[in-house]
Amino acid sequence: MKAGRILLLLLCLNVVTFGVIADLPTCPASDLGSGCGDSDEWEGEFFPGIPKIKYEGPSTKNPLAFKWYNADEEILGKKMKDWMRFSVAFWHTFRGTGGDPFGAPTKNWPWEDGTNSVAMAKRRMRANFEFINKLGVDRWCFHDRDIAPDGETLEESNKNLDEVVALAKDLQGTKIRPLWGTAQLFLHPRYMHGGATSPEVGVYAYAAAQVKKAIEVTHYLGGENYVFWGGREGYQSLLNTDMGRELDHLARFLEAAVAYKKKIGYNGTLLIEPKPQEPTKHQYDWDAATSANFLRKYGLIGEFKLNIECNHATLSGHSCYHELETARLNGLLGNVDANTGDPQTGWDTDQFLTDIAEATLVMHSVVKNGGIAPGGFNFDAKLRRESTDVEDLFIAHIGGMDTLARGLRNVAKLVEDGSLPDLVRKRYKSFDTEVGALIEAGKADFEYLEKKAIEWGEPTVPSAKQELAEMLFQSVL
Ligand SMILES: [Mn+2]
Repeated sequence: MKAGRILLLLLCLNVVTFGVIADLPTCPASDLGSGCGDSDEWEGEFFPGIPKIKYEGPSTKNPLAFKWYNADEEILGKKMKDWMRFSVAFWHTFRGTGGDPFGAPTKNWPWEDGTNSVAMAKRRMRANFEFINKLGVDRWCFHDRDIAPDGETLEESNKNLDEVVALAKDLQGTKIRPLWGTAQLFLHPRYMHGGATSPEVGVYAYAAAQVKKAIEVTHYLGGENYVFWGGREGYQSLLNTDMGRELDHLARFLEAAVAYKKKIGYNGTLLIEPKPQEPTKHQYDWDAATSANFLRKYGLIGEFKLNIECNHATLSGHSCYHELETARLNGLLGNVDANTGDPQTGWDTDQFLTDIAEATLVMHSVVKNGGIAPGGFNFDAKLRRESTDVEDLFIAHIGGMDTLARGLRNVAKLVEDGSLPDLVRKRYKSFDTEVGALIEAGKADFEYLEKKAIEWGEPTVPSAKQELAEMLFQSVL
């Protein structure tokens, strides 16, 4: 580490010590060569003392080991790693600062020099791949502007991105690939009214150019999916918004993305990530059903799938299981952004999943879907502001992976035991009859059904057995 960098770090520590609410000092990307963030060199490991994480089984007391996730173990006919397809989210793990609307950043990762330079972006990318390799996953996710700094112009931003992407391609080697890439269309002030749904045509064009480039680099890196998260594609007030026109624009934008993807021979799956609100009051891709209806209305249903995020599900008033099932039943279950919210908090807290019952339901949906490839489980989750040790990054991911692995093991018990699926089947057994078959085939008209109702008289209505269903579910946790 250079002396100047040490001084800079000391300065940062002072800022924090004296409680001044200030961001880390940054250097503009164009300010290279002034001694500010001019080298991506780093001596030795980024995570010294942290070994490659191994499976040690449920009885281990080692926090840096898997207790339930055993990558090559077969469960329900597939290796655990093939069911899970875990991914590290670059933005939370390497750009998360711990800052919140009330307080300054709390994370002082040793490799950060306080700049937003291309050199710093490259050093951070090296840290990312050491992290991924030590954690033992094969996938990562990124936004364009998280991995490389914005330039003064679009051309300069693209140049910065190309430089960092070339390094990422090299560091990926033959095994690691992006689970998905995306364009960040929400941070820069130009996107304050949205990207594809901005009332300003120049912003629509800029957003299109940014997505074009992001699709290109995702393709170049071998990314299996490309995500659209419309954080600002919505409205704050309907009084100043032409909702019909904005929805039409969003559809035209997505059509253009499909056309471009095909033009460059990119075969990755395009994914919409529903979220009801935050940052806008109302987002157009509110939940899975709303997104499915939008795709159907505009003839895009065959071109997109959904990336279901558990915390977004609960913000929209649903459970994650409901959203996964809605996506699955529409043939749209493409990916899971694996996180969870806080039951007492009304916003997107992006926490690592730790609830075994929730993880079991999530995995139940994925197993019923026959797996999720080419999608996977992306940890769109961040450390709490107060967790500030480098090893916390590992502990959080290990915990999330073990929780989902435990969920998968529980689903195997549910399937093998068969009592819960049997309970559900029995509830509908009256439809496994000649009349039921006619109804399900769409061949029972109202006159025919009236005849049956008179013939049968008052129906006998059996118990739903909900408490028994809950007891059977609990028995596998
Ligand atoms: Mn997400």
